[in-house]
Amino acid sequence: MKLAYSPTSPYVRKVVVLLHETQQLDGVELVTRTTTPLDADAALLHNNPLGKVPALERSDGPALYDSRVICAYLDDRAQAGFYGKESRHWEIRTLEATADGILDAALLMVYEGRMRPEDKQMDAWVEGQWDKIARACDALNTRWMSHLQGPIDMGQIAVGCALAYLDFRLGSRGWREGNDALAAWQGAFDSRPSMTATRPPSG
Ligand SMILES: N[C@@H](CCC(=O)N[C@@H](CS)C(=O)NCC(=O)O)C(=O)O
Repeated sequence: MKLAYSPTSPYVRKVVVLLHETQQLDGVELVTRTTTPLDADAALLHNNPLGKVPALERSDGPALYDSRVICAYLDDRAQAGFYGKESRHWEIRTLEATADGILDAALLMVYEGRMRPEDKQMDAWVEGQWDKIARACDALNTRWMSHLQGPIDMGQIAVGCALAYLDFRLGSRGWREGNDALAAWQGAFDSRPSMTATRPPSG
C-alpha cells in the first residue's frame, strides 16, 4: 500500500501513529505529496479528487481517503480493536470527530494566514475558528478525561495529534490554560514512541 503523506499534516500523523501502534508500518510506503487548496498535487488527484492528504492506495481495491476512513480500514485490517465495540465504539467515533473538528478549525486558521492576502483576512472569522477549538478543549478537559485515561484507542490518537498540532502551529494561543487535566494527559501521550517517531519537522 502507498500512503500519500506529508510530514506536517496532522491528519496524516493520525494514520502513521496508528500504523506504529498496530505494527503495520512495514506494509505501507510513505509517498510525500505537497498540496494546498490553491495548488493541488496533480499526482494525488487520481487517488483523492479532493486533492488532500492522506490518501491510501491499495492493490486490492480503490484508494481510500479521509483519515477517518483510512484509520478505520487499517484498524479492521489488523483486527486491532482501536475503535472499540458497542457503546465505546460510538464514544471513540465522537472523540475522533471532536479531535478532527479541532484540526479542521486550526487548519482553516493556518490557511487564512498563509493563503489569503492580508487585506482580505477576517479577524472575526479567525476568532470564530479559535472559539470552536477552545470549546472543544474545554469539553475534552471536563467530560472526556476518564475515557482518555483508558486503554489506547483511535479517539486518543486523534486527540493526541490534534493537541500536538495546536502546539506546532498555534502555540501562542495557549490551549492548556484552564485545561490542566487535558494538558497532563497530553504530556504523557506525547511521549509514546509512536508520537516521538512522528514529530513534524520544525518550521
Ligand atoms: N478530512 C480530511 C482532511 C485532510 C486535509 O485537510 N489535509 C490537508 C493537509 S493537513 C490537505 O491536504 N490540504 C489540502 C487542501 O485542503 O486542498 C482528513 O481527515 O483526511
